[in-house]
Amino acid sequence: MTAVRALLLIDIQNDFLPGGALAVARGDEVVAVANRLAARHDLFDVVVATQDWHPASHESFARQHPGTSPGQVVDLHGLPQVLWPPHCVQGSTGAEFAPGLQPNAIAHVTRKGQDATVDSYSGFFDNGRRHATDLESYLREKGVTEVCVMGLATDYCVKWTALDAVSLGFDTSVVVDGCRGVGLSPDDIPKAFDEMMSAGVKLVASAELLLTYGDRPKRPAGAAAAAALDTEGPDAS
Ligand code: VGL
Ligand code: ZN
Repeated sequence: MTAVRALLLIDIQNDFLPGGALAVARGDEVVAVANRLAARHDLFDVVVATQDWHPASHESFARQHPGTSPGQVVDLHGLPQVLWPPHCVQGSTGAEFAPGLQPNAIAHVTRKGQDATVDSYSGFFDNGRRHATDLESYLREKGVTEVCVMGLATDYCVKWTALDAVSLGFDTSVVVDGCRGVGLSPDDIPKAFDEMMSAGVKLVASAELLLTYGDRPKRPAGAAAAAALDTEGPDAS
């Protein structure tokens, strides 16, 4: 059986870039990595992007809880919730993809975080795992067996997406140099990588991926490949 591989680009949105509402240090540096990988159709059968997409009154926003400030942890309907500045509000400039991110290669966008009462770090499920997004069904429909995860932020949405991907049975890698983290506590980012590794997520560098994954047997893809195989049949002279 041949692997079908997806690249998952997590929350590469204006609000997570320097100058954004929830700026991730050097978050802009992942854009070039994303573009380089997404352009490699020989490596990735499908490219999916996730988009944090909150209503203006989302309850992960500190302003919804008078007397609190961003970074504080509260109980939100039974789940621990880090409070954030308002970010990625539906339809806002901050919620748009980074301007440098090449949209051409992106086959599908999964939006998450629309339910005001629960946060949704993972691209697959909300934090209470009560509702699924369309991501798993989209990947299954495409026959995806392997996912490579990268984007923002390492210690939140990248981590939870990768952990859910493993738990759903996808062969899961995280592209380390394609991620940047929030790091509310100094060791949150290394701890996130540790947690992912312990759960069975492979850590890869984009350069390593570009080289080693390039050796995988090519899958017949599209009419041109089918035609090429036909001419190699027993009757070909
Ligand atoms: C994220 C905090 C709040 C992320 C989203 O994309 O990692 N972090 N919303
Ligand atoms: Zn968010």
